Amino acid sequence: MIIIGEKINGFIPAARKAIEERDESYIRSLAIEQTECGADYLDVCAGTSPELERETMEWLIDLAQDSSDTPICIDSSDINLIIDLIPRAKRPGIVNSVSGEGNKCDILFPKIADTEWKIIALTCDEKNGIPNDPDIKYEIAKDLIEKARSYNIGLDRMFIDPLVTSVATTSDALLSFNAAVRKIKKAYPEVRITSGLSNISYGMPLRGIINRQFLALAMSAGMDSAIMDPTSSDMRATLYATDILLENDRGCKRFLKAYRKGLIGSKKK
Ligand code: THG
Repeated sequence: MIIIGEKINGFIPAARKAIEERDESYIRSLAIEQTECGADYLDVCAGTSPELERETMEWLIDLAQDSSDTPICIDSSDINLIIDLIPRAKRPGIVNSVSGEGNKCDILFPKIADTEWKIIALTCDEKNGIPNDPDIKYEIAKDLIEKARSYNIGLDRMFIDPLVTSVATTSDALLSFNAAVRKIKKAYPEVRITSGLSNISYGMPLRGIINRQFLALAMSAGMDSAIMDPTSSDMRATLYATDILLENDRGCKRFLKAYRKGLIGSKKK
């Protein structure tokens, strides 16, 4: 599993406060803690008004990179801002995100074709909005992947996010998501599948348990990345346990190591 740590995000109240107060030590602690907990990338999202987004992203990216060697995942709906921020990164990371909307792909893909940057592509477009139908999710994914291919972007650099919706409003949200994951993985085995874990439980009580079961069930369908809170011991335990059951952790090595280090099963968090 490729873990994208979600915590440097101005939509989270504590991070928003730190951003407003320019509290460097809090943002640094988010970068360090998520790295220690196994994040492969650090998502960086300003969560501000568009006028403040550029300056905020620059501040967050500089701090994240000064505090850890973990590559960043630049999270913004403004593709031109993302492109401007790429040279600020010390090492190649992930662009989060493009979609079938507008000409985002045609703007981004030529700019990063010759780099090692990876891309998260969302299965939504103007015609379908955010579809629940797995066949439509697949068709949009296929167009995005073929477009990347046409720009000579290796498919191993593509992360498809099949945009899970909330089970509170869409009873088959998980089943549709998993059907799309299976179809995409069957046609394009090198492509990775990622997702935010919390969309599934929007509007429900006990969100944590729903999010964790979503992680396990989506992994069993082939999801191989998640935008998640790696500092949550419960979430990590679910991830490592699921990897044992799916034979992704031979000899249970990673699970046992995490257990011995107190990274899972401890009462800390
Ligand atoms: N897909 C893509 N990018 C995304 C999302 C997605 N970026 C933003 C978002 N969704 C993922 N990021 C977050 C960040 C924080 C929270 C949810 C999604 C959040 N955090 C709580 C906190 O930190 O207080 C709770 C964390 C927990 O208990 O697990 O709510 O879908 N491509």
